[in-house]
Amino acid sequence: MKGLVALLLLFSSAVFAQVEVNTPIVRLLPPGVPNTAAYMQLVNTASQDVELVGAKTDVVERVEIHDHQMYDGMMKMVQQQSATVPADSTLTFKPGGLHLMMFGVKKPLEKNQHVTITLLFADGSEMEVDAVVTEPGADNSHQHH
Ligand SMILES: [Cu+2]
Repeated sequence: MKGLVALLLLFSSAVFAQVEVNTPIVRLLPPGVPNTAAYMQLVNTASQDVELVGAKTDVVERVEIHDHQMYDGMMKMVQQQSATVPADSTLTFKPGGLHLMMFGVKKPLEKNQHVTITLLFADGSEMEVDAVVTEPGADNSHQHH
C-alpha cells in the first residue's frame, strides 16, 4: 500500500511538474477593442527549463506570445516563437513587457469574467489557467462594496 502511494506521487509529479501560474489576468478593455492581452507569472520550481510555445482560449481567435522591444527609440511588439522559464526562476508577463497577445475578441469581455487559457509547452503538455478579466495595475486585494 505504501509503495502504491509513493508510486502515485511519483507519477503525478512527473506529469504535473510544470510551472505554477500566479495572478493570471486578461486586460479589461472598452467594448469594441478587438485585441487584448493576458499577463501572469510563470514559476518554475524544477531544475529544468520549461518552454512555453503558445496558448489558446475560446474567447479570442488567436493567441501569440509577444514581447516589447525597442526599435529606433520606439517600443514595438514583437512575436516570439517561445518563452523560456528558466529552472528555479520566475518569468513575468506584464504590461510593457512579455505578454500573451489575444487577437479577435469574440464577445466583449466583462470585468471579473473568468477566462480559461490553455498554455502549450514544448514537450507537448498543456496547462489550463483560470484568468480573471481586470485592469492591469488595479489593486485586486482592495475590494469595493
Ligand atoms: Cu502584443
